Amino acid sequence: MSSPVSLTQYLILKQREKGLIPGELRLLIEVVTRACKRISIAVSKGALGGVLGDNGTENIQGESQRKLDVIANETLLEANEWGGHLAAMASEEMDHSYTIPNRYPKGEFLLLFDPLDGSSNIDANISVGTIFSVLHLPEGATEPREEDFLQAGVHQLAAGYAIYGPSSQLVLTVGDGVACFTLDREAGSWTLTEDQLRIPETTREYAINASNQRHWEPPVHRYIGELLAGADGPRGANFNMRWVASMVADVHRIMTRGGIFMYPRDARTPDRLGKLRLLYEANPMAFIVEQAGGAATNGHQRIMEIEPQALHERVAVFLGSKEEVERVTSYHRDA
Ligand code: P6P
Repeated sequence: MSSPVSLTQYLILKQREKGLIPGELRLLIEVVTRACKRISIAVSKGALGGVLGDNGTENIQGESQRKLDVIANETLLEANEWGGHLAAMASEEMDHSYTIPNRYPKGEFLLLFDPLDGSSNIDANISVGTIFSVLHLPEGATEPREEDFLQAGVHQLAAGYAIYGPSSQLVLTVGDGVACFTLDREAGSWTLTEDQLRIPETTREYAINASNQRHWEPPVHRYIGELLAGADGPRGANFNMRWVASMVADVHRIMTRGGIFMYPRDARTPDRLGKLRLLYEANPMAFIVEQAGGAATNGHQRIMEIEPQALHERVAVFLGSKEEVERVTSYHRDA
């Protein structure tokens, strides 16, 4: 039996044989995924680790922070600030971007992350995860500025998520397909368990928070209404629904068996284009989904082509099996 392939071997292959990634990017991904191992350990301790419950603080989103939100954020900051491969970092849990302190060397990359997505579920022992995205510092930039992060998703060099569930898994793309690694807790390494993941183009499963139905826009009402009509309706088929309310868990299900994930904008907050954040949730997930043959739009255009205007900008999200995303997007265009 051939020996298992580690994350490092996978990345060296991309670097050495395909010239796809520079050594510095490989090192960055290794540092980030090592931090994800530490977050996995903290999450898995649960009540025994004294890490559950509220931190008693709020983030810029106005959301109460869980203790594990802060722990995960600090773990990623501490792991990445000294290595010399980053110029700056941005996080859902921090109001502004974090420039690498002058006592450390600065590198050419920018790292963005949601350190613990779905953390409202953590006290119920439901899967949560870390989402990250890597951009290049704009050419000629010496001192990183917050606006340097405002790059469309097509400029991402790498994106990934770790899901802390029954097993901890890492799903990663560097632009050459999508690979999935499972955490071998005995060896302490991310081990390749699936390569070139593909999302089926068709599906009979959808994910949306149906309690928001009265707030949806007409194209979403039309699309969901057709799914609910089932075999006797215009789609001529019955559909199933899942909603974990942890984006990483819902997206990972889609990566493993197809489906469509939707978080539309709604009338509750007309000034907001959606709930999920563009730079460190929608863009990395869109990169991964597209690399696996899926699609990701905001109902009108590719998520990865949106030109960001603000660090914590929100966006509507329709992603997953290509045929369904194209259908619901066409309904928006028809409207
Ligand atoms: P709702 C978690 O808070 C999150 O940002 C995503 O992980 C998840 O998909 C969504 O919000 C759930 O939102 O409104 O259903 O609780």
